[in-house]
Amino acid sequence: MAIVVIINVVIRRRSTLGLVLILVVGVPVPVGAHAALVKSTPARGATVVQPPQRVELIFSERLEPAYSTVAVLDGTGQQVDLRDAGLSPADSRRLSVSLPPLPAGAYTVRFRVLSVDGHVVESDFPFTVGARGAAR
Ligand SMILES: [Cu+2]
Repeated sequence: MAIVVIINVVIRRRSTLGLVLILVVGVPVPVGAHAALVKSTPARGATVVQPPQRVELIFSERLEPAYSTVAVLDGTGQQVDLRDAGLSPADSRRLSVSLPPLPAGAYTVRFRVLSVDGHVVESDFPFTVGARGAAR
């Protein structure tokens, strides 16, 4: 919010894009204010033998429900989740989506969330469903 105010002031006074860019880069952003991914099920990079029924992400901050979503993609980039991504009614730091029975393979969890402080965080991580019996 402070950054936006500073930029508006600079634009009104000078209209100098370069100065604005320097200010944006130079203004310290409070670390930890964004919604960082704290924990997930499955975990980042995990190989699970039992296909998960859902993917759940837990963030450090509350999320805006209308602008926070998660998808699960298979190895070809096809979305395989049940397209019911949403925040937990009990805890708006928890975002989850349901899955059909997944075959063995590599998957990517891709999320884009807006924390209540107004910052968008976008990232992805992999997990693998191992072939039944192969990991034993
Ligand atoms: Cu933030």
